[in-house]
Amino acid sequence: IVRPFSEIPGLWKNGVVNLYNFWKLNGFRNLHRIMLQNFNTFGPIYREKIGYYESVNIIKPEDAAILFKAEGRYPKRLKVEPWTSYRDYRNRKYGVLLKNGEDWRNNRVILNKEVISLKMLENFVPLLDDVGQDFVARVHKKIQRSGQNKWTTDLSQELFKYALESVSSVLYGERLGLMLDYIDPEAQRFIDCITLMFKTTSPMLYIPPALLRLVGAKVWRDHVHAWDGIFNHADRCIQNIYRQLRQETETSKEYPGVLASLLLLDKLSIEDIKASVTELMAGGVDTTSITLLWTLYELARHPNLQEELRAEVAAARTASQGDMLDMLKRIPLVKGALKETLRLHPVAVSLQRYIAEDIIIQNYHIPAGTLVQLGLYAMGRDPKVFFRPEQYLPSRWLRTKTQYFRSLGFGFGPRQCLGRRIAETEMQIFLIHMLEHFRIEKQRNVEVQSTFELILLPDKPIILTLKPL
Ligand code: HEM
Ligand code: 2DC
Repeated sequence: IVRPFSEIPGLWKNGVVNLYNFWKLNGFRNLHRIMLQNFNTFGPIYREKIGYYESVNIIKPEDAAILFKAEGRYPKRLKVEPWTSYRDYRNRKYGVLLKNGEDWRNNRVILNKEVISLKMLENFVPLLDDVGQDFVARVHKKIQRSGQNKWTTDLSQELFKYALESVSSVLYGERLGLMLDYIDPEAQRFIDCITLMFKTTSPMLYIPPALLRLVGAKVWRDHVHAWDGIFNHADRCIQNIYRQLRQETETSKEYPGVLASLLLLDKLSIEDIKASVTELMAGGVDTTSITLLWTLYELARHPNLQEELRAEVAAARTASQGDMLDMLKRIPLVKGALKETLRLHPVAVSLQRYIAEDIIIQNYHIPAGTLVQLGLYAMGRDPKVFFRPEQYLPSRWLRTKTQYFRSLGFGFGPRQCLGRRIAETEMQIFLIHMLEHFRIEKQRNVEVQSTFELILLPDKPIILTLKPL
């Protein structure tokens, strides 16, 4: 017998009281741990209301399968209101990230072909490989300058630059030059603005930004300042390509990048293209760089595993005779490592959908229109879902049984991460080059955990040592 919606366990009666308790628990930074704790208290399904925002939370892969089957033709996730508020405030168009319904679908179908289709990999790989090689050269230079035959540092700023250079080279078909010693201060400002944008989003998730704007709150002002910086820089990059394109008389055979391809295709309005390319540029920095930082951290903690991966990469290099596109098909363990990183250190604490039809989960009826969240962070650490979840074991992903609705770091279905192909390729190429050139070590045993700043970030600097092989 199916139990009614009202019987789902959890705290959903008094949203204001719950918001207060959430705030007392420093929930704005601990969202992932609070979710994990709620699953421990209430079991594999719970209902929750924080402030004005209500959801049902689930943790099991089988239930994720039911959720995604009910997402409908226009999958919709939780609206990040600070982001839409900014665009409304500044009269800017939503890109694919923030659009919904038919408008989202029309844009997404066209963007898919240029951004996430496997066919594009042959265009992306040479560009990304170049950036990877330049990163290696840069590290070698830093090692030389140190005079100690090693380089010990917090790599996050370097990785931000690597990620921005990578995503820009794919979007614009040309290099920004961020692997050089003197970089465009505009680019550095762009990077800082993205970090600030994420940081100022989380405190506003549960309080209507319109209200914060009304009272002139500092978070709102900082948030606006951050997005202004992001849009200004992206506009400059886009204008630059647009101008070049109009000056060129004949089109060359060379791949011109995502933006120029979209402009030449002429199927989306220029305003739509600008909005989505800006989102791609902003979405492509902190996500991949933090995932790479966590991966290097795990490899430093597991030297034997690091050697195993290095051997796989060396064998792949030989077998593919250096053809990078081919090489990427021969590194299952490296790919497993990235999945393992996203299991333990996901970028997104949850995946969410407003379900399009009624469903039954854990024998509870859930009506259409409900916001259902899959606790991605909690699932990755659940011993009922993953054998010995605390262990970093890339090889677990070599078994197909492990895969069923468990590898969800990029989301699922037609609304999954649009940058997924770029992100995966960029990260795989990075690891290939790093493993081929450096040994990765870490200092003492400092336990690094996650903190929630809209995306999950390391709660303290990760200091690593790179030594030439
Ligand atoms: C959406 C994760 C890198 C652009 C998403 C979503 C997740 C995610 C979980 C929501 C998917 C869903 O609701 O099913 C990640 C992770 C990354 C990464 C883990 C890297 C490790 C990137 C990069 C870009 C990007 C590099 C841009 C080049 C986007 C966009 C969306 C999105 C535009 C919205 C798509 C839509 O609404 O149609 N990402 N992402 N992401 N991501 Fe990523
Ligand atoms: C944050 O409760 C926690 O990929 C909220 O590249 C629910 C929620 C909704 C949407 C998620 C967000 C969380 C985390 C960051 C995500 C975002 C959708 C896309 C975004 C996962 C889980 C991200 C980082 C994009 C960002 C692109 C942007 C900078 C233009």
